Amino acid sequence: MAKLTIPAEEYMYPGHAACPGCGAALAMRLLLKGLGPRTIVSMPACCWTVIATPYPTTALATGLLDHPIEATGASISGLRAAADAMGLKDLEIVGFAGDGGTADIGLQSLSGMLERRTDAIYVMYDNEAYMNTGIQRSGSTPAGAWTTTTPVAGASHGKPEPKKDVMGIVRAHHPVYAATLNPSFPEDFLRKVERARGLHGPRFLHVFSPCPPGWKYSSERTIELGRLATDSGIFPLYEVGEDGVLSITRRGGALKPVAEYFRAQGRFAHLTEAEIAAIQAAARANWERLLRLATPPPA
Ligand SMILES: Cc1ncc(C[n+]2csc(CCOP(=O)(O)OP(=O)(O)O)c2C)c(N)n1
Ligand code: SF4
Ligand SMILES: [Mg+2]
Repeated sequence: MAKLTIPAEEYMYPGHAACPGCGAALAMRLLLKGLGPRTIVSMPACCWTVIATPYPTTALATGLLDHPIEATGASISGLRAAADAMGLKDLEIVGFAGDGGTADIGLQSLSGMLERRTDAIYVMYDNEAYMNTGIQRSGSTPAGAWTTTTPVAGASHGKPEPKKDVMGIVRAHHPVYAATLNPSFPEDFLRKVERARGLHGPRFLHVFSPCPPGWKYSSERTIELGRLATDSGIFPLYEVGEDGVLSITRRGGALKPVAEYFRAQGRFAHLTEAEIAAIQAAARANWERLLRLATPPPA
């Protein structure tokens, strides 16, 4: 029998309010398997506050704090200060925020937390739009994506601007650990959570989180889409330690064509062959940039 590498313990209850196939729900489930019950999750307004807290219930076996959307970094700094004042040394403090609440509205709070060297883990679950309020574009929405604020009509052909490089912004603060994670690769996901858990200081996890209603695909394809995103170079998996050493954690041979990933989602259905070719070129350039940064350099 194959060795079970994913802990059997569950700290997320069934009966939560996520849509079927929600990548962010799977992300939380895996995260808490890696962190355990002595965890306080601090979350801003986002899909996950709706998933977790249909009053008077909670979907999490851990502590849970809700706060304004811009305040995740400040909130986890305050929680760590309170835990220290109370002598609670074994608590893991985790901010769990969406891409809108991180890349845009909470960016200065995140920067402050990183710069103050807060001993906490900040997780950005990235479903690439403001989903909870009706699929508006965020800084983390990729180029070409349809959202309700980047329509496909007349001269408008989805989001014109590229996705914001949040990992680049975070790395400029030299956290003790930063990594990209994808629930479609659960062993890699858990290993990174466990590595983050073993460290002290500011840690940042960027989690790929497919969203069936927002990305317009059928819910049973979440895992497949996640694999395609990484294996086509759209969402590479890597980690960076305090020394700045960057390691790619999934190489998987030659990159798959991005068209397979894009054609599976209604939000990209309008893209022309030429637009997909341009995205293909950008994905390859980004992958080659990462390979150059990676240590040790590839043979
Ligand atoms: C200052 C502020 N602006 C706007 C809102 C409304 N709001 C609540 S949830 C949400 C969407 C957040 O998007 P994201 O962080 O990407 O999380 P998701 O809903 O996609 O999970 C918005 C805009 C708010 N609560 N506070
Ligand atoms: S809208 Fe998307 S992110 Fe929000 S609960 Fe549904 S699947 Fe998850
Ligand atoms: Mg979002």
